[in-house]
Amino acid sequence: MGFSTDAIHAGQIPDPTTGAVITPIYQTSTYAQEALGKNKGYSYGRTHNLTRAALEENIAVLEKGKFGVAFSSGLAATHALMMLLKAGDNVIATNNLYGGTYRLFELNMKNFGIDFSWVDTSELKNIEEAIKPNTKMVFIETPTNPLLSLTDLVGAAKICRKNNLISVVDNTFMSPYFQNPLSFGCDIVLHSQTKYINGHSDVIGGILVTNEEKIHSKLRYVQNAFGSIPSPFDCWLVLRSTKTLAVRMERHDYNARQFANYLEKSAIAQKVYYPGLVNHPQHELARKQMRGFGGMISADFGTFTKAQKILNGVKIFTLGESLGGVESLISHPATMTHASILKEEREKMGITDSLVRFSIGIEDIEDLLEDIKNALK
Ligand code: P1T
Repeated sequence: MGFSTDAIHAGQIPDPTTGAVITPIYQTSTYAQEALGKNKGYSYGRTHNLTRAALEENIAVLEKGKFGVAFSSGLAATHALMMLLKAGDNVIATNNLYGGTYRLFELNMKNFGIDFSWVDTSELKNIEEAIKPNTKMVFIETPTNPLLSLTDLVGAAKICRKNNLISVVDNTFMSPYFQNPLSFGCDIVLHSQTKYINGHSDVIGGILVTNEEKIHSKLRYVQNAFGSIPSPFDCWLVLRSTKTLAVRMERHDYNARQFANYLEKSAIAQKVYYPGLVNHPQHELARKQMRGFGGMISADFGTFTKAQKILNGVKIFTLGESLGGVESLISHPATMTHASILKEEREKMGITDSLVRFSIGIEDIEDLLEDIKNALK
């Protein structure tokens, strides 16, 4: 089946009572049991919910996986992953990933005895060299937030398989439309559904997808035992959204290519980070493992004053956290999404005070270009 056919049909259960085409919102916390020990397979809302099950199947199919397990946010999904580990385990993680993931690992999970090795996973040898006897997991974000650095997924999956490590890929920036890490041999895909998958800036959600039965049953246990589940209404909203994921992603990608080209050619930025630019250091890898380049662009404007002028001067772009919605957003990673990283560490990676991140929406590109030109006037 093609992507859009799956997006529209996979996991969709027409209502058995009325035949309603759209999966209903099963807004219930519990289920009537026929007799003691006899029920229809549904016992309690945290454990079972049909709207959530429909969403989990839908995203699993889009990610070329067998099992999806949904959570109340991207970070709740990341936290659930940590529950696959125990005190004394080591995780190798991409050094430039979403600031909230860094904060969860470094400021919280460390207190529970889990140790993190931060490496630049864009060089596969760094992953190999970081493996310790107690390493259990490799956590990769590709492209990274906000610097759009890539990791070779075929190579990383091979290293993990050889060393018996669980490979996890945060695929939020690409969405299942542009990249499917499980197809490259990775074990688990993570999404903040808050971003492209939902795409309408009205839901916080997360999901993990895997082909491994053992991992799935552990995650299913964690979902119920820890209870960070999404509401039936949120699941329904995300299901509504995946139907248009393909058309939205095409437009994000089309707009972002033009926007990145403008930033580069006009020389208003000192450095532009976008995998679709031929001078992106991993452009060839992007072409190999991604089917598009996505809607995220970062640019270094040289001085904080210039960055501030753009951040405060735009009118169509909204200054705000988050990304992946139909409306364009602009943000300042150093003081917003990545503020929990020490300034020194941040600057070493390239997250300077003059770096601006753009989430290119699906508005008319001419208007977005005009907006940034006007902001600089
Ligand atoms: O916000 P939440 O749904 O919990 O997702 C966390 C998360 C996980 N992974 C990536 C790559 C992310 O970008 C995020 C959230 N990011 C933002 C809020 C942001 O503005 O970058």
